[in-house]
Amino acid sequence: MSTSPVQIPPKAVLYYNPESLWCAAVLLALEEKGYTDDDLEFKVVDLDRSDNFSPGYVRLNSGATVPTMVVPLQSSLVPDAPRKFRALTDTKTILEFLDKTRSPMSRGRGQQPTYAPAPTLSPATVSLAEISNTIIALLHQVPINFLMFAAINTQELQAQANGRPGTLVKNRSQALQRYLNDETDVAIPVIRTLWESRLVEVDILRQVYETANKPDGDLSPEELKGREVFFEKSVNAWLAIRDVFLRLEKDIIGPHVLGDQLSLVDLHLVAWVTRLFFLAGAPLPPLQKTPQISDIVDAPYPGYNNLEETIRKHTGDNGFTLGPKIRTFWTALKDRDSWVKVYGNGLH
Ligand SMILES: N[C@@H](CCC(=O)N[C@@H](CS)C(=O)NCC(=O)O)C(=O)O
Repeated sequence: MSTSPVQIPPKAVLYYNPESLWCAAVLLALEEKGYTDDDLEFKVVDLDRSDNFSPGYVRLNSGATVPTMVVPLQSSLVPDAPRKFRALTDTKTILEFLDKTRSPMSRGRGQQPTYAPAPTLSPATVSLAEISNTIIALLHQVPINFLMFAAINTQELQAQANGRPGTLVKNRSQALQRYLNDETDVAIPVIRTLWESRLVEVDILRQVYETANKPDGDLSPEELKGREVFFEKSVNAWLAIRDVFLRLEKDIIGPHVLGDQLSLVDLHLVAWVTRLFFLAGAPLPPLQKTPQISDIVDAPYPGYNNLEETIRKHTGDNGFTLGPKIRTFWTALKDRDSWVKVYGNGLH
């Protein structure tokens, strides 16, 4: 009797970085939907080493960003069919894929025999989908990743240039130059164009950082102009964040963005807000699992003050406050098991 080899379905692969804001949204979704480590393969992309710009990775994701999820297409399950994969290259698409792929009939969070069915996280109606799409677009449009490098005055600029952002910028510039010099054989023109344009971008920042320790008076007119433009860009980035908070107070239904049910937009938003708390130097909130009781008994999260102060200082809007909708949202989300799993060891 002939035995044909057992066909093992190929797994999806998640390329991610554990400190990345948008990867955190994917990790939250995996947890909320009840995926386990056995369901997919995880590959870390080292952003400090600019591995996201390697030719192999850029072939998967032409924007060189994380996360990327490579998913097998149905035909790969047919015996002897050529293996086909598709790369999902943005957070929204990955979250929608994860939601659809594990239906309410699938196992959700918890362990047998008490596991819950996987919840549906896509909006239930067309009008809720519109609100959700608008907010997701807004969150992704503002230059939140740039804030990691931003500075609005010389003191902040020096702290950035002499700290981790300064090292990252130097490394990235060198890595892109190396790719451009070394990879002439393998690189297809579109990849070279990406490297070239990202090198121009990062070198503008590198030049501003390199002169960070000089007072304004010692700078050449071009250097001074570069510094001023950078400060203005930084203030504008914070103003854009402030405007999103004002808009969210109007759009959030509460307690979650779309009402009582958790949905995908909440996972984008909580990752976004957590990054802002991190940038503002907010502490890790106490990890607890009784939100209703803690709301009444505990003092408000001290991180609200950190973030309000940071936004006031960087925008000049001294009356800025975080509204009740975003506070209620944060209180509900930070106590979920998913949030504790992704951020329990530290905000990022
Ligand atoms: N539109 C993309 C943006 C993702 C993104 O900005 N990822 C950041 C990390 S959170 C990144 O890869 N940055 C590296 C770089 O831009 O070089 C998405 O939605 O996934």
